[in-house]
Amino acid sequence: MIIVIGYGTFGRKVVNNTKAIDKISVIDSNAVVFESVEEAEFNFIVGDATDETILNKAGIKDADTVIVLTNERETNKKIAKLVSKLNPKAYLIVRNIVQYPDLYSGIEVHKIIYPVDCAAHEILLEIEKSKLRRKLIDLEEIVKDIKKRYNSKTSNIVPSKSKGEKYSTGSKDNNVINGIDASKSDDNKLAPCLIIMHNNPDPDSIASAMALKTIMMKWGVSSDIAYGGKIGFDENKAMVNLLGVKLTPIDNIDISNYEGVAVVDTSSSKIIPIDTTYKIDILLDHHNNGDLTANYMDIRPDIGATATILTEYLSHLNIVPKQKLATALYYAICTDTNYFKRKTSKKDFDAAGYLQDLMDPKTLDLIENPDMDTESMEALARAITNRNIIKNNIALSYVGHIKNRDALPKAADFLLKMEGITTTYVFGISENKIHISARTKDLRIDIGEIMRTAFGGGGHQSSAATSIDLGIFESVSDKKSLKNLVEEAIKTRILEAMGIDETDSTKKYEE
Ligand SMILES: [Mn+2]
Repeated sequence: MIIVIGYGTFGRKVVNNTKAIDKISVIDSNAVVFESVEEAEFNFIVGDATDETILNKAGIKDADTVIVLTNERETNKKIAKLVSKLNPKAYLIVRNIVQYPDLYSGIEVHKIIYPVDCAAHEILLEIEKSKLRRKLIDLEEIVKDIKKRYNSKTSNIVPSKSKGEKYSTGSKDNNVINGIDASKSDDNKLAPCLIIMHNNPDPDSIASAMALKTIMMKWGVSSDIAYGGKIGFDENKAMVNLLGVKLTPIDNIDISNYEGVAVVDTSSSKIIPIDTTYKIDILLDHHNNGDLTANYMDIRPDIGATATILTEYLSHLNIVPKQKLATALYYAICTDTNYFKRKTSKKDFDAAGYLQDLMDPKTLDLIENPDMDTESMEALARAITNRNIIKNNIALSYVGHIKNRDALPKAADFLLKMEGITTTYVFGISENKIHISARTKDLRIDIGEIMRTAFGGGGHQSSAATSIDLGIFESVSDKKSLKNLVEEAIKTRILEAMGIDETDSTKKYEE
């Protein structure tokens, strides 16, 4: 049961909002305020709430919540004191103004409401919304402008059949994505806009590209999604396959066919597959080390994933993402925040919470636990047998020639599960390069820094990867000699960077 004391403008609002939740008793000393209230609406008592008998009449002993809202602050204080004495178990909410922060000191109140502050806070939230609204108006204008440029260009050209086919490599199969039929919203078969992800796209860039494509489609503008490098990791491949998203390698695309370019999840020219002479129209990212600029930029380093920004866009535009898109965005936020263990903002949690109702947990499970290919499995086996344990807790392992480099981080992760092992280095040869993946769970070690010192690579405190040219080793044809040479060279550099004397090493397994 709730007791509300004070039935002025504020009290009336509170009663109207809460009477559906619980039984309410209202006290006010002025009978006039209850004139228009029907008997059945709620129980009301005319009287002075600083009087114990009035509070008892309202059933103070049974109240779960007491809300004190008169506009007399000294009266509120007296009532609060009395209520906390009569029913210390009740949750006591009181009204105050900022000028009197100590008004209730010595009384056990649970929440002090400052009505003016509440309103000011509401306005702040609205300002944020208005900023987003303005941003999205700008984005829509830019997207529609791309389409206009595109239309005026294509209306002058009757596309030859071969040219049409060239265009369609990126867009024809792509008409249906996430249940939205692009051909319906866009009578032009050729996509005006190209969305570019960063090289070796990760789930965040894939999901963000999918969402941006969906938004553009709502505005009647179709787009193709392109990437450089390759789609690595089994999870990313599974994501692309299971969600049926069409991504085109940049090499199969003629950028000059597109009137507009959007870049998602990076703002660095170093990791996009086009050179900086191309004008970028739209740039959406959450990293702060970028050098790219664009007509429209939304770069928010305080946010954990670009997918969060896109989810905010979708929600503001009243586009409810279909299950596949929601699953992609959810997975993107999970992976970019390392399942909320890395830097995660309130907005990331909000977006994930919103998407959780819309995504498909079964699909997500399949993405997260893809079957391991035979090659990775074999590389894993070699990583275990070839392991070289140093100082009882560092594992170095050479896995030889590999086709798929993704086997290395998997093996490095796996070796870390061995009893007593806290740091792992797994390396192998692919395309005339030695690739190295490193992991540590030792907080005193910065593995990224060690890799930088040893090979000029990079990474984070707990995980890093790099590759170096095979160089003179390229001419070594005998596998056994190559193994010994590479192993020795890599080991020496790593131990040097870690400041470990090589005589400490003990080789446990010899092939
Ligand atoms: Mn990202």
